Amino acid sequence: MVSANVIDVVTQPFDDQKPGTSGLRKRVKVFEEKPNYTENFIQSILEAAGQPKFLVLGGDGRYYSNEAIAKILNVCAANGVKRVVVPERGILSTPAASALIRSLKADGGIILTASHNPGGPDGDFGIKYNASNGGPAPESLTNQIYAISRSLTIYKSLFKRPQLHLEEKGQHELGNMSIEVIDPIENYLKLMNEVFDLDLIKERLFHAATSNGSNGHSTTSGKSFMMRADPMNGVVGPYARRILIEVLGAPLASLINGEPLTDFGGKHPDPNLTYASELVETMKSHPDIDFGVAFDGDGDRNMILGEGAFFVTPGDSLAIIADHLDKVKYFDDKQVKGFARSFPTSPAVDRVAKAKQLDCYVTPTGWKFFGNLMDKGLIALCGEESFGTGSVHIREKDGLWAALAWLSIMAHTGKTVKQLVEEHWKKYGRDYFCRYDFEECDSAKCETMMRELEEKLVDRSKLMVGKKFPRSQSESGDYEIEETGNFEYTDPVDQSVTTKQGLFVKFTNGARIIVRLSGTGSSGSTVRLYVSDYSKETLFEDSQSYLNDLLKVAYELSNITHFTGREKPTVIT
Ligand code: VG1
Ligand code: CO
Repeated sequence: MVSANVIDVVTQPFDDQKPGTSGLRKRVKVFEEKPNYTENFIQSILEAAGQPKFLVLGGDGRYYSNEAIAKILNVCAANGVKRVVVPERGILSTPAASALIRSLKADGGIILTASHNPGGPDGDFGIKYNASNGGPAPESLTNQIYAISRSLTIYKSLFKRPQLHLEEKGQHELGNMSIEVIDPIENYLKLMNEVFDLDLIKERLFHAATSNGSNGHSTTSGKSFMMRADPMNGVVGPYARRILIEVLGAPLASLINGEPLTDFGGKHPDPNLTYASELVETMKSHPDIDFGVAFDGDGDRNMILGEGAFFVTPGDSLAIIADHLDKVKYFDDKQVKGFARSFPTSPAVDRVAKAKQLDCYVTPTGWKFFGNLMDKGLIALCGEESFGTGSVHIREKDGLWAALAWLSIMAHTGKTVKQLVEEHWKKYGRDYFCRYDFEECDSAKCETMMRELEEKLVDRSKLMVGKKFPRSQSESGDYEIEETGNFEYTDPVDQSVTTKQGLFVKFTNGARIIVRLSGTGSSGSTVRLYVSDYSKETLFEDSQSYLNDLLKVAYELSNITHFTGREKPTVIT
């Protein structure tokens, strides 16, 4: 029955509410200044999702979150949602949101984040919808949300709206909807306790720190274990304080930038070597710190560093966790059938899968493509080169989980990060990888670049095969093109097809170049150029110099300097 308190508000449709790689992301100003921009998108989500009754709502706490939460609760209540669970202060990490949707058996969740994009009045804001499996809405659903948003003329609203105070735990009513404000960390900590042997990590790594240095076993160096975790003023701070400091007993100094701030303290909360420079510099100047980890704004990304800021590429991190999955308690009683990685991610994990006679799936960029594989039990672990690692314990990538996985591996083996990585290379060979990001370039020129490259690599692909490019590391001769194309994916579970997911060049020696446009930016276009090459013998070269010749080929084929007007990328990882 329609409540007398519900009204129809006449609105104008927007044509720019197409969810990207991970939800709708725009400048804060767009949400603030365009009337009904948030309400329209929420109405579109609720209609596309079949009017869910029970939702989780929260986000990374960035600027505009409180206003958005008030608007969203109103539209939800008016649309007949019966129950919404909201974390205190609205702050919920993306992985914790996924965990909460799953453990409460909610119909879905609305997550307010623009992830690693800067926040504040001049930064970005974002909204994404996760389904009842806890994972990002699949393409079929995001396409439907977009279609509805383009013709929406009415959204539902409550006529009378009381002021709500959601800072503390408790129960509220809004129209016929109940709102429960909960402690966001409890549920996540409970899950981490099921996934890892936290006592063992505490005992082996942090015991020394809590018992004044006596009897502390740690890495092979024998000294007490030291760590720096850097949430970059994003959402992970309170989770890290609870789990790393209070539960594991790491010293207080192990946590830096641990306070969630609406503008991330002016930082760019993206855990890579460029933006997480504070952690990198700290690790360089304190080589006695064994382990460093940085997280992004919404807590789903991680960057792992070893002693002296030794950088673990996300592709290697995924492969090493895969190789040591027996050190993650969660898998003790589960059958592991396979792993997955996104297409641009280095094939390091494929080699582990092969050695263990497991399947390895290669998906388009974006976590939503792992959902079906996880739901069907086809994969246990997956990851992306963009600092995303996660497992089947939830349906999002999980930064803190990755840190705990590394701590668990170190606790079990007594080895340092560097030892683990180097041993991995010796066993499997090394996948050299790097990504060049050309951020916020002229969109029209980037489109032209992609079109011309597509003509070259798809329409004229036959002419490309066999072309050779010189290589100074003559270990395996020149680079010779074996295949070119645009990556296309058929989901093995529902057979849905996703096309144009990255222009690629594959070489006969296994090297690769991939070029694609980002789907998470909020202004202009960001070009991502990924190169990787493999060696069984040359294990300890600097990756930039090892990949130098391949990068030259990538520049030549794409004409990127001409189209972006830039010689050098904004970020190298
Ligand atoms: C980027 C990454 C992709 C990741 C996505 C969302 O997308 O490349 O791997 O899944 O961000 O991550 P794009 O389209 O800009 O390349 V997050 O931490 O923003 O939820
Ligand atoms: Co993120």
